[in-house]
Amino acid sequence: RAERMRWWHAARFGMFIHFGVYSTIGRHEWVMEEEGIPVPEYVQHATIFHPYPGAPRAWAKLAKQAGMKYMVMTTKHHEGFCNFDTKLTSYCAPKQGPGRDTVREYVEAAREEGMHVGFYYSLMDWHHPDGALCATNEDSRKRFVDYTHGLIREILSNYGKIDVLWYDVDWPLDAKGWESERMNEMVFQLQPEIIVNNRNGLPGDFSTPEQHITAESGGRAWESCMTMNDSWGYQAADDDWKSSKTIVRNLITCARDTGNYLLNIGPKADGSIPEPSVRALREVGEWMAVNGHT
Ligand code: FUL
Repeated sequence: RAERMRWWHAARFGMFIHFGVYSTIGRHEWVMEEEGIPVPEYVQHATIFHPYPGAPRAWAKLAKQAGMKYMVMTTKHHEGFCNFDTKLTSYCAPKQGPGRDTVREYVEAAREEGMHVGFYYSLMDWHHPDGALCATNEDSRKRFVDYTHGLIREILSNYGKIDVLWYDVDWPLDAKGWESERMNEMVFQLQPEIIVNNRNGLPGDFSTPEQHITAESGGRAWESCMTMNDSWGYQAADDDWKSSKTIVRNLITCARDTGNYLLNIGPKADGSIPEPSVRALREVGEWMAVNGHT
């Protein structure tokens, strides 16, 4: 484990990217659930999801400029939309609005800028019919576990070496229900050097304090993930932006306590990054150029 995690500890600073159909709506990545939008209505938004070709290049360039060393992009958030090509559902980027595999674009862009590549994957799924039923119906659970393991197999098979798998929200099952031991075994079989987090019901390699900085004891690895305003997905009305000074201070606190800082951008549906985050990250980059160690 120590060997596998060496680059990650040295990296300290990464970019989180929340990008999905919710980006077209611009009212938080939980909008489907929070506003009770029914599936047939929600999926319409996928048809107008048109990131400009190569948008992830700008994300990766900005990450590098800011002094970040790795990136973690949402391959599938709670809404269930797959940003990658898959044989298991047609609710995916190549077959809907974008018309191409945006995860592939991201992976290529990240590598071009020398970033380590991470995938966020939400176990919770509001689109798949078994996503909620799996809690109470065994046939449905089996189907949904097959689907989930199948999607994870695809993302870890089709894009070369992947450095981080960032699971999220294990509702409504638990480690036993998700068959998480078997899930992680598959993950390490496909990607022997990957690092996994603790959000599939198992401890994994690192803890994930969210929106706060809380060090782990006993040498356990941790990464604090944080938004730059108050939402992960693009939210037009949210202008509660952190200053570059606050971001630098947070990064120092994480580094001091031997943790990592995973700072989020929520690009607009066309893939462009909201101007206040660009500005703040450039300023962070100026500080890093003088004070960061590479
Ligand atoms: C949370 C999710 O519910 C949020 O939407 C976001 O992805 C965050 C990083 O994790 O638990």
